[in-house]
Amino acid sequence: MRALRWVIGRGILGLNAVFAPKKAQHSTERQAWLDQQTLSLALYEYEACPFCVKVRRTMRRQGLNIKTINAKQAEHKTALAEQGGKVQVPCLRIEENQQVQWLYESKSIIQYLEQRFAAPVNA
Ligand SMILES: N[C@@H](CCC(=O)N[C@@H](CS)C(=O)NCC(=O)O)C(=O)O
Repeated sequence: MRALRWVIGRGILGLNAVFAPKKAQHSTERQAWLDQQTLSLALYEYEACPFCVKVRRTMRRQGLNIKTINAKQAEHKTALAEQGGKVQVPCLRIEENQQVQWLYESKSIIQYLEQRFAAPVNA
């Protein structure tokens, strides 16, 4: 079962690499603004999890350089369980005004990123 999961995971990563979405190209100013904004975000993930791949593809499409954290590592897994509430990836850690929110579910994360970082009309 573990071996099968590994094979499927590699397949997903391979397909993702071959069919990688185009990375958004922003003006220097907008990229600097995005980079500043995304400093307070972190994506807890597993490399080959299909839901995480979906979120990373959105990040790439939007040109978002969000830090990714391998939730398989014990310390991060513990943080996710104790602070987020459960061990499930992807999970976006959002720090705002000294408050931390843990956003689960790939669909919700994608919706959040698309709404928050929607391209300006004249971009
Ligand atoms: N509905 C969730 C599904 C996420 C999910 O099933 N993630 C799996 C990894 S692919 C997980 O975190 N499983 C718990 C574990 O591996 O400990 C989503 O769309 O984000």
